[in-house]
Amino acid sequence: MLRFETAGESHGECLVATLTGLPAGIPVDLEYVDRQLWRRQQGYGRGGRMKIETDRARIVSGVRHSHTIGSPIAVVIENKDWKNWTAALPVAAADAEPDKQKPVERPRPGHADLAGAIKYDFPEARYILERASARETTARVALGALTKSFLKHFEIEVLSHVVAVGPIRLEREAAWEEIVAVSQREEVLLGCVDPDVENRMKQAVDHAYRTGDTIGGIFEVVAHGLPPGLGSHIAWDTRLDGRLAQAVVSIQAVKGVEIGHAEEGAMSYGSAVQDTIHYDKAERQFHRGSNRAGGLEGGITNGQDVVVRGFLKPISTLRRPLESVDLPTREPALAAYERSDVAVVPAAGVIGEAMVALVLTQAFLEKFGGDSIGETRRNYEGYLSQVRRF
Ligand code: EPS
Repeated sequence: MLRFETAGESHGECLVATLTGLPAGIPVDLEYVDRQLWRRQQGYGRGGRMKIETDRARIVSGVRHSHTIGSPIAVVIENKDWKNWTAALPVAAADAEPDKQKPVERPRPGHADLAGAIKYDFPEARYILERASARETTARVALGALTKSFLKHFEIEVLSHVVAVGPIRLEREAAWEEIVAVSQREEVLLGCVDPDVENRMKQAVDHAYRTGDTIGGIFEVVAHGLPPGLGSHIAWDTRLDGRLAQAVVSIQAVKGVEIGHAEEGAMSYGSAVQDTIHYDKAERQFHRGSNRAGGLEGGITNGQDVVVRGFLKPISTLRRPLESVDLPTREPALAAYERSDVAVVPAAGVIGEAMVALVLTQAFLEKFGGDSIGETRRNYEGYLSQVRRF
């Protein structure tokens, strides 16, 4: 079973992540991992913190001579900002400087601040936001890059693009080649495949900047090259659509998820929603009239691209703060403002890729197993020949 875990706080020393269960023998290209971390840091609308950080994955176990060796992989990512926080958030109380403390006493509506402080019984929210922060997703992206390398070995690729920023929406399908081109950009902007739409998205972000506001959006993750048969209809928790949904909604600020054309489907008649089935006798292959199901039927991959959208609310830290309460006095007060981003939709897409790749790798290894990449490949090829004979 593939397992993973992250640790680390936004202004602590570093982020840490472990991944256990990848077979031995998968090539690991550190530049590729760092490129994914770089992609997560990009996008029009990101805040001052990204000028401080240059995220790099330091792999400290599980990879030797650029290949996985089967043992747990541990990754460390340094927080450069830590040097500014050592007196505010020391591990030992003796190292704290009283005048450097940064309590968050006016919880931000929409952030974990208040619910977390109540739950963990803290008088203010500093420790809560340290872990609730999307900084944590750096660790997920590092692990996602390792699972993307695994999937690539089987010609499966997971990428993303942005389909909406606030009210500005891409009103057409994106071709796979366009999504690939977006992922290769050196200037990410808003990660939209259509330059005109992207320009209008940029204006929407500018409006949020000018007015001290923030803006959300929708990203789309596409997994290309999947075999039919990952996930299963047999039980609620083996259905791959449910597992992908949980993975994507677990991303900070994501409040909804859509598989394929779920929203449109809910408002249409059945005859306009399902993907018709056809068979090419010469090629001895099934093909489908469309992909509105997003590559999943009955919680099983059907061989089409898996398409998962994440709906991101606007970030809850506003320069023009909303009404809140001062925790020490319980008097009305404006919410705290901490340095923050205005828009993070393309970055959230990269995190979505990581989460989808982690879940797909889990499902892939559940089905094909293997302690070495050769064993996994034999099992996979045996299955593919069974599928061809079907
Ligand atoms: C975040 C607040 C900002 C963001 C951060 C998420 O951090 P800071 O308070 O240090 O300016 O930059 O995101 C990241 C650090 C990151 O790497 O994505 C928050 O409160 O969630």
